[in-house]
Amino acid sequence: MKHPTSPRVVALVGPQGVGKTTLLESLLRVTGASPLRAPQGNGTASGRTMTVELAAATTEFLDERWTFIDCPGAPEFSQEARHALMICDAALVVCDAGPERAAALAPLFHFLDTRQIPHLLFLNALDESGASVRALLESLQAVSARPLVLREIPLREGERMVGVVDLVSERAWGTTAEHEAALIPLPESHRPLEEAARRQMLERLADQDDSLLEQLIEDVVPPPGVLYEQLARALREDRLVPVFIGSAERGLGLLRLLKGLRHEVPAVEETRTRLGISASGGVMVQPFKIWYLPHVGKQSLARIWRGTVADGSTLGGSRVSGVLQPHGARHTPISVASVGEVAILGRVDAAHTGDRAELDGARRVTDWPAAPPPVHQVAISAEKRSDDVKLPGALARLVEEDPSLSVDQDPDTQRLLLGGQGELHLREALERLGTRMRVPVVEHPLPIPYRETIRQHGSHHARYKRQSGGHGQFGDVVVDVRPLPRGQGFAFHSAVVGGAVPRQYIPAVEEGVLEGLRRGPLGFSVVDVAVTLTGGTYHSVDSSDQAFRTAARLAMAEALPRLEPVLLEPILRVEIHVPREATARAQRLVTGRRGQLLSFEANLELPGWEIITAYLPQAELKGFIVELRSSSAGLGYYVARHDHYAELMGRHAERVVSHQPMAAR
Ligand SMILES: Nc1nc2c(ncn2[C@@H]2O[C@H](COP(=O)(O)OP(=O)(O)O)[C@@H](O)[C@H]2O)c(=O)[nH]1
Ligand SMILES: [Mg+2]
Repeated sequence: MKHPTSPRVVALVGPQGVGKTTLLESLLRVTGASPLRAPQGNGTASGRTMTVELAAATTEFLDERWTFIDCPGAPEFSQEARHALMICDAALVVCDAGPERAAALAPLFHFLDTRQIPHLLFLNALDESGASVRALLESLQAVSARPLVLREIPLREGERMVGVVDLVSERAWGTTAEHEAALIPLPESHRPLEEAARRQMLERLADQDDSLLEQLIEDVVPPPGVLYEQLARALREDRLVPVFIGSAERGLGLLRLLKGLRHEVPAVEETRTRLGISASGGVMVQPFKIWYLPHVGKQSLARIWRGTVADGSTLGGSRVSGVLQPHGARHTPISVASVGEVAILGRVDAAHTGDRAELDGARRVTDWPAAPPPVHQVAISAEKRSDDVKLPGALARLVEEDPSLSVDQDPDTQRLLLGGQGELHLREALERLGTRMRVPVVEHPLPIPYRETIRQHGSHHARYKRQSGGHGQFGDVVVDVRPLPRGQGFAFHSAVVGGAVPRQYIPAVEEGVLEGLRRGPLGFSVVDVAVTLTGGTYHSVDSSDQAFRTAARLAMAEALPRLEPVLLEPILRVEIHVPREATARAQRLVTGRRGQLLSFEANLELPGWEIITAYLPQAELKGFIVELRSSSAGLGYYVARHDHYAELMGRHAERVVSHQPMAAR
């Protein structure tokens, strides 16, 4: 078969801590490329080793080029990984035998399966776990819609893994003194295991291939060449998931893995067809990650689907200023990036994550995955007053870099709210705001949109009268104020008869009433009240809109404190998604935070996961995601929306009212 010359792109994805970053470094080492990190492994300045951003690196294996993209595994940063999956030729799902891996993989497999992205599985760290590959595979199969087909079994000496046995060629690979991976004789002790595993692989394959099934029934086994070909086709058509095994750290199974990738991962031409991108036409690139760097400006990490891009090319209406080949955080300038490659394009202002940019514009890709709604928010303002005007622009760039962040403005306080996927996610974002965007910010308590209402009904008379020189001010109203059912908001009527308040002043009375409701006796805006103007008097010279507005406002200010004001707190309807093992803990979290459980049911999209629906006071959402994650192996998340307001009394209410700033009371 003819091997493609343009690089193939493989995204390394999987739960956090399974060895993706280690695997990338090992693949680079095995193929003779320079490492991404210093050998001492001195992480970043903050000392973290957790991957929070995509890192791409290109290498060569047997004269073919490969670009591997290391993706973050933590759910907080999963949108990054989804973006890389959208442009790769295949995903390499990495997993180990750690606890709760199946639950962690369920959302990822669901994404790959529904989007039909070809993917392979690498079971890592088998060197020390001594885990049963079969048991591990069984637990993972429960969360994959495609059959997981084991292609290798471990070669073990006692508990120790010393190599792998390829089930197609029936050959064993192990380490020798001279070679990291060398063909070694298959020990007789492994024969029965090998034969059983091979049989299982063939049966899985025959499930999808009638001619193979017939051959198996007749005890004919096709030659390895034919089997490799069938396995490759099945992966490209996303009908099954080949499973490779080994150890990233000890370099076990990596050569076999690379050979598997070489033979089976689709080339860019096939990926274009899968994604519905026509082979003909001008240059087309698709950015999947954007950065803004001080002094450098906007940089887009993009896959080139058609044509070539050089320094100075025009794309999406902007001029490309600089083309770089990424290698982790070190980038090398190149003269031109060609079809299939992943490159960093400088200063393409029109670039937008996910859009397919062409010479004269960009086309929005409609199935680009939407970012999950935020589960954590902070209220912020610029540290320096003089930066106030820069903050909205800086936040817009931050969201452009990472669409799983979001910016809102609190309608009550006008404060800017930055939302994200977790505490760490937001901490990273705020740090970038200060360093990369050069707008340091300070945090404020998250505003909660409390409201208040009344529980009594009453009538009130108020008069506004001023006599100062020339002509004075005179307004006089009688209002009837009564509570409305929850959620009804506000109603105003006039029941004035005989022109006691002339018709032209009635709109001013309504305005004055609304002004009086803006801040009630407890310090919050007053809702769910009906106000009826029942009478009043006027003065033919001194009455005015202004005077009636003031009289109405006074009437409300005087009436409301006597009508048993009560605090209303916002209640959210939350849908909490957790692996089944964490359901009971998540329910306790809800009830411990004054929440009310409504239902729970199996999650039909994520096998082994459940959905809890509950009412939760918005005030209790603070830190909720942190506790939810810590009680669900880091996996839980929720979707919340405002549902209703509920009366709040007792010490909770007292605390809210006493924490109001003095000016507000
Ligand atoms: N024993 C063993 N440990 C490994 C292996 N691969 C990775 N690790 C360790 O697992 C931890 C997490 O690895 P890392 O590559 O950062 O995981 P990532 O979060 O998936 O990128 C590190 O301490 C690695 O040294 C392996 O093959 N065997
Ligand atoms: Mg990593």
